[in-house]
Amino acid sequence: MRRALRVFSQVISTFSILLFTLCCVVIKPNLAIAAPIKIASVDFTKQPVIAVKVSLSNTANELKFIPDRFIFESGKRYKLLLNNSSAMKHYFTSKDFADAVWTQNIVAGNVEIKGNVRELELRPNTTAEWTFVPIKSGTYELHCAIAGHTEAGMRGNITIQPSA
Ligand SMILES: [Cu+2]
Repeated sequence: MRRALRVFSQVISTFSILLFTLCCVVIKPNLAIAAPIKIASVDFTKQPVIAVKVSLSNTANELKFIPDRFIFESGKRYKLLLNNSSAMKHYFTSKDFADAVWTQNIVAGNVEIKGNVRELELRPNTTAEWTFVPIKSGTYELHCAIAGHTEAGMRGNITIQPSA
C-alpha cells in the first residue's frame, strides 16, 4: 500500500514538472517577442555557430548562387556569410525560408540589424552576415529577385531538416 502511494506521488510530481515545462514553452514566446528564443532549457543564442559561405554571382558576373543548395538542421545556429563580388547588385530571396527561421541578427558593414528579415539585397562588392536558427522543416526555393536573374539561373533551394 505504501509502495503504491510512493509510486502515485512520483507520477504526480513528474506530471507537474511536465506541466510546468509545457506552460513555459507555450507562454514564453508571447511574453518576450524580441528576446532570444528559448525553448525548454535550450538557449539558441548559446549554440555554437556554424559558418556557411554563399556567393551571389562572382567576379565573372555569372548569374548563379555558389553553392545553390543548402541543408540546415533545425535547432542549430548558423551564420550565413553572403558575398557579392560581381559588378551588379543581387538579391538573396527566400521568403518561406526566412519565415521558417528565427533570425538573431544581420550584420552589414558597421550595422547590426535585429529582428525578422524577408530578403537581402547585396550591392556590388558587398558582404553581409545573417545569423539564424532554423525552426520549421521543409524545402524552400531561393532566387534573386532582379528581373531576368532567376530565369538565367540564379536560383537554388534550402532544406531544413529536423535535428538528428
Ligand atoms: Cu541577381
